[in-house]
Amino acid sequence: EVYELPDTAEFKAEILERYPPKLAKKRAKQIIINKIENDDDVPEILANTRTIPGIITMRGCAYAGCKGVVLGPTRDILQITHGPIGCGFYSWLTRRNQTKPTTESDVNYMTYAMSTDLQEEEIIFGGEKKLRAAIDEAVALFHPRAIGIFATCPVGLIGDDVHAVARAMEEKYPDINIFGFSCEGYKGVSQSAGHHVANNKVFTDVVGLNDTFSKPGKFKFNILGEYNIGGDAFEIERIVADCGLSLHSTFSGNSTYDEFSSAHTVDLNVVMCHRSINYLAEMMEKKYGIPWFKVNFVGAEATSKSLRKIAQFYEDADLLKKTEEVIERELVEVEKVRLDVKSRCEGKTAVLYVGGSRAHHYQELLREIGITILSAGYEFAHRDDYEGRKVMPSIIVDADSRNIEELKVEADAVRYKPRLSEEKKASMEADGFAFSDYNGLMTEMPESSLVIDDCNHYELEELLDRYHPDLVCAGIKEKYVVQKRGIPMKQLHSYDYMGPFAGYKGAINFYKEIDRLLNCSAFKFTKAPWDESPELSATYAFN
Ligand code: CFN
Ligand code: HCA
Repeated sequence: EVYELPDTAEFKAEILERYPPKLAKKRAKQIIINKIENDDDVPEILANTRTIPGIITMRGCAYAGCKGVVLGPTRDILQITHGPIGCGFYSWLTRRNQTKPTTESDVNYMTYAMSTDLQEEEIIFGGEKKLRAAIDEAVALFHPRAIGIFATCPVGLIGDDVHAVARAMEEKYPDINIFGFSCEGYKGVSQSAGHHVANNKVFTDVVGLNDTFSKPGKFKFNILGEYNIGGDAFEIERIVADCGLSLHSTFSGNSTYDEFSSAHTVDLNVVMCHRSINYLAEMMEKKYGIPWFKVNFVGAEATSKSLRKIAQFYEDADLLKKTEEVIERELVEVEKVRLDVKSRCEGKTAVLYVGGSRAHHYQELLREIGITILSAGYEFAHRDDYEGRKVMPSIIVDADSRNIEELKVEADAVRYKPRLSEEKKASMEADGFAFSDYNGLMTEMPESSLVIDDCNHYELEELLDRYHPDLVCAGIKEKYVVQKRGIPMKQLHSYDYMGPFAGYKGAINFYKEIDRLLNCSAFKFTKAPWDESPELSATYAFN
């Protein structure tokens, strides 16, 4: 069933009309009325461009993407934020990345927020001395195996060289791997630049250092782009273990330095959040010959499909059989809850504006309980995440995806033999195994639904007034504006302190939560303060 949103063209025109001409011209290319010509042929969207200053964007910064997102969930790389205290503090576990040390003696630095806490004096006279002192202090207290240093905006502005400090301190402490990230918040246009910086450094300075660390099991693989928010990775770990797979390292949910440094020893990489980690997957394929493909563990159907695909990759009869048994076993409870919840949620509508992959992944879960998506968009994804296959092949040579580090990879590529020969890969593809199955968000959204890149608060509020969706999925900055209007709001970043939402148990948790939200009468009694007394909005704005 395809739900066509009425008068989208009129709505878009009204939004644009109120913008200054230059901004209207730009937003016109970022607010797209979805049209699916053939299977994959969707309209072009403008993405990954600078946000207009002054618009209330939902985006974050490069430091958040590097430190908070990609490295943050790693348990035993000691992480020092070089900057004023706020950056370190507000990226400290707010994302709800969980970890579970396996033994009493396992190191876990995630419970600490470490920062050089730069003051005015260092901003004026330089902060490298303080950074060296912070590393000395960290070594004296913890003697970690690895230290990551993360640059914040002022560090780039005053010219502190985190890489030079890392090299000097590594000479002083030769048994510790010390590396810096040039992830100043202003780099690029969003979190996305920080993902890239993180991928490069993890690849050049960590992956490939350890050939001996291994885990038991036959079918070794890594999951890239799964960050264990609300325990998602725990649920995925449970399922893949039951299937008989050997998960070596997750990048980076519930992960360790040993797992990262030996991650090149596996047969396969699967990629969950393509946006944040495609660079690492590409580079590992090039240097170590490890094939990769995309998976999605959000949604029961998507989870089954992903498990089957991983099992098929190994072409092992026992593995395939066990995987089918796990799917069958898990779906009993999932289907029971799903059908019950669907009976109360069917026909409701939702909008989603989230990050760089969840606005797509979570549509599956919502559709499973009969909810229609009226509008969706990413905060910082690139065109491939929207348009999928259509633009995917060109992305690899996109200027943003190539870098000096990658050139080093090419030079080094001869060291490793590919896990699959070109012929084997081609024959698997001929048999229908899709290594490059890149679905984009637009290909899976209803005709004439609204796809909005880098949606801002003005557009969101206009959209709510016009289309009255039953549910909004976004982040903390959006939450209270939406709830005060009497519309249920679900955070798809932090999960509102719940989870997991991935895998089978996660699907059950999510169905039940959406059922509770959509069928809770309390929201109907809510009236926004600015609706009752419009003059208040001005008071709030100026006080
Ligand atoms: S956990 Fe991931 S799934 S990594 Fe990325 S693009 Fe963020 S922190 Mo918030 S929830 Fe979000 Fe994605 Fe990948 Fe999270 S949709 S915005 S940078 N994201
Ligand atoms: C980030 C992290 C974030 C923010 C979430 C939100 C997260 O972008 O720095 O805005 O609610 O998932 O914690 O995306």
